[in-house]
Amino acid sequence: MEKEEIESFHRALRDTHLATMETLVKEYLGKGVSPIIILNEGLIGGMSIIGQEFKASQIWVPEVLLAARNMSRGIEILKPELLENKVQAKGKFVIGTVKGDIHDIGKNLVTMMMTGAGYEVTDLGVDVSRERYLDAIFKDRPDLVGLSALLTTTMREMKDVIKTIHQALPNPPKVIVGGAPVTQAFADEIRADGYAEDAVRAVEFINRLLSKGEGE
Ligand code: B1M
Repeated sequence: MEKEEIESFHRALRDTHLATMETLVKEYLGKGVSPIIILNEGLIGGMSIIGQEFKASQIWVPEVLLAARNMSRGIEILKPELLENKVQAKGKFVIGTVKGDIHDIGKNLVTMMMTGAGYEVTDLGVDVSRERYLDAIFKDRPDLVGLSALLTTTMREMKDVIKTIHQALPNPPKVIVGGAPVTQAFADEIRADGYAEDAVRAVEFINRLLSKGEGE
């Protein structure tokens, strides 16, 4: 997408009228632009400008909340397109944003993509404690657990969630981590089984991880 096009998504994220985002996303779908491009370049590109403005104190939490609302609506419109090739259940996945963190747009994207890829997903929501992850693991017996964190303060919590899971279960499910401040090096440090930069890569990685497990 051209710079001005990303800017138009940024403007729609700042607009108090939800219809502005709805119209824009539909217009791009109507032009035949791939939903993945609309998501990754338009919506996520626009949201990263919001992040820079927030960091520079040019906008405040209410504007960021407005952007989050508009972004979620944009994703909702894209959802049927992104889930077009839904396939049969491949495995169970439990996901949540870790304790102390209420960011959920990225987690919701991972949930959506994993559902679309054929996994049975339990979404625990945000601010999820170690105990709640454990309860869900005992109840659902997932093949995989996903941890999301958007803050440099809450990403540390991931280490303790993994430690808790490893201590409680002799055969723990694989744990995959992600979120803006998370890196492969951090994932290795906290003994996660995997890291993915975005929702599409998360699905690709998990597919590879589980098919490797089957072959063992
Ligand atoms: Co927050 N916030 N925020 N915020 N916010 C950030 C994260 C920040 C970087 C902004 C900034 O300063 N530039 C900054 C963190 C700084 C830091 O820790 N280094 C920040 C801050 C400081 C805060 C507060 C502390 C502000 C305050 O109150 N003073 C506060 C914290 C609240 C809390 O959690 N306890 C706060 C609050 C909020 C809102 C509630 C207003 C709102 C969230 C609304 C919501 O989620 N429903 C919000 C938002 C929207 C943002 C920014 C602007 C956008 C986040 C977003 O949704 N991005 C963000 C700046 C930024 O990231 N550029 C910011 C779009 C989304 C698709 O990307 O979530 O990264 P993301 O997900 C990506 C990948 O990371 C990955 O896949 C997705 C792409 O496909 N991914 C995974 C995510 N989870 C994954 C899991 C996986 C795999 C991949 O496997 C399991």
